[in-house]
Amino acid sequence: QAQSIADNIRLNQIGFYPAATKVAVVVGENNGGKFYLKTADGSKTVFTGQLTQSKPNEFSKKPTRIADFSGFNKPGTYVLEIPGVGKSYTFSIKPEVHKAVADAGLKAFYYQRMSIDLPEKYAGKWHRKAGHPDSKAIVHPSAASDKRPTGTVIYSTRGWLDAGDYNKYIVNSGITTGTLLAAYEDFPAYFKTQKLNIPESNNQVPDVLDEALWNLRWMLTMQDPNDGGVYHKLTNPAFDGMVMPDKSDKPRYVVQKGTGAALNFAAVMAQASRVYKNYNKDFPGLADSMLTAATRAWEWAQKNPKVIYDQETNNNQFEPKITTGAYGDREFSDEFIWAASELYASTKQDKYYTAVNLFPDTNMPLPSWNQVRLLGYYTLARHQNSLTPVAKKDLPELKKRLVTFADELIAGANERTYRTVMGKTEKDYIWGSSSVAANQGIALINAYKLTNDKKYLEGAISNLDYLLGRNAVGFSFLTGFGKKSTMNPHHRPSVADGIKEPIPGLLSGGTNARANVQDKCAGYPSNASADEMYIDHDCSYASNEIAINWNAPFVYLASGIEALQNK
Ligand code: G3I
Ligand code: 9MR
Repeated sequence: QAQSIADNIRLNQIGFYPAATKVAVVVGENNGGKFYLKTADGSKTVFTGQLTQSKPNEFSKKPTRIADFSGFNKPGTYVLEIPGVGKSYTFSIKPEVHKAVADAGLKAFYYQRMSIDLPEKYAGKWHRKAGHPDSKAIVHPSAASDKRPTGTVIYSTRGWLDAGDYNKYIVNSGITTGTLLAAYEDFPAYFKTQKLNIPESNNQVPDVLDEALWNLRWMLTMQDPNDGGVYHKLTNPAFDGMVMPDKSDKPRYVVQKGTGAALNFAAVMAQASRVYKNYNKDFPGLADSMLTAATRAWEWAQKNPKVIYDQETNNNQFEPKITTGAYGDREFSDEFIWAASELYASTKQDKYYTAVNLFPDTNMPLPSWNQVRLLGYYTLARHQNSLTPVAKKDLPELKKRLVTFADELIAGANERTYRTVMGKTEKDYIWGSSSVAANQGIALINAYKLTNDKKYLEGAISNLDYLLGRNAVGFSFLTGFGKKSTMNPHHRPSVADGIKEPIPGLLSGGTNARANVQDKCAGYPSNASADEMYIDHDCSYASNEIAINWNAPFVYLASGIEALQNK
């Protein structure tokens, strides 16, 4: 049956758990009407329902109708048919429906590995040669010290490509790796059985920890052993062209040390030390070295609490000028909270806990590369049963904040145009908005773990539905998954490899209200509302790049939901 698919029917293009809420959204005015859930071949109607009108949100003002078929729960492959509109993408109702996307989201980190060949055995048709050995990274004048003057070379191999570009940035690596380790800490049983077909898949260590180690080992090289400080990034002076990794061979530099880098590093190394301690026989001495590294970076930050990486100022003083991603945070109270929380959770030494003010104000900033306070809160909540008295007394306040924050996120979600937690206000649609949806989902899963109240889990699933297609542009933002998914991400290997399909499992940054003014690519829809500013074009780094700090919360969200699916 060659019937075309109605792009106006928006739904999670992968599918639904049997017992979950199941919603599709029909864009466009047309009061009421019926919808039909049919077997994939269209031969049999298995469920009939009434469409309901939604309330347009204040920024898009677009009306939608909602098809809710939560009442149907028989596993199988189905389509929705809506008279006057057409039929939807084919989707599944089944247990483990998001297992493949969760796996792919993590496998994507393997494809981001630097300094190593990706053979066909693991990388399939996207196999490629190693690039960026980084065995001789040059100390940039902004990073010069007595012991390591300008031009000193350091061995700084491994790590993941940050995003669509080929540089390695400590603050972004830190939150990314921290989020993957948090996923493991929260759902260890789930990750212990996962097999991703990476080179280490046959060892005794969960693949997520083997993969994270590829980056952690690089991060360790970014600490100056002479003083414990951490370089902000390892980078080319300027972004490369759209070439394969092995064709990107310009000199690379480590730049100035900074407080943000030191604290990010301290946080994730402290966290990693407690996680890898359980694998001491696989990695003898690793956990201890990580904790020592974390402590030294923390001490450096105590002595240097306000060292900003200010790329513009540096460029007025030093050559070569550096114009790659700045990740230029200027406020470090949240980094202190995260690092203190991780060091405290790993050592149970009160001195870390009391070194910071855990509640400097009532804000609950959603995690991003420059807002890491909640990463510390999640960790303290996760370790609530082993806190010392000084931290235990703050626990009720901590839990209250986490749950209140989740309540604010879900408030009104069922009245929203796309029935998702994502999209409460147009402020959700920033550069990398897909990670906003995923990080909101993580906040909700944390609230679920604290309360056992299913409404939080449902809210988290609504944002996974958002990412996989139930959104204002109708895209699944995960490459390789969904009939209408991101095909042309701003991702150098995907562009340069000559293969039509992008590397799979990468999360596009997604809709960004200001993308058209930020990257100035041609083709953005005119008069787009905040939730519609997206183009699937590799020119569009402001709406269609991929990044490790967006993939990691996706992995947490999809894996956490898989782990909790029978709750
Ligand atoms: O902080 C302001 C906020 O006060 C304001 O309300 C808001 C309104 O748009 O803007 C906020 O600043 C934004 C900032 O991110 C913090 O969220 C900027 O507009 C926005 O341009 C900036 O985008 C960052 C982008 O680099 C450009 O610097 C993204 O977060 C960041 O993910 C992205 O990271 C790049 C790396 O530099 C290089 N590698 C690829 C990576 C992904 O695109
Ligand atoms: O490829 C770069 C991407 O990773 C960054 O997120 C983005 C913003 O910093 O910049 C991209 O590089 C562009 C550069 O800024 C301007 N010239 C075109 C580059 C893309 O090909």
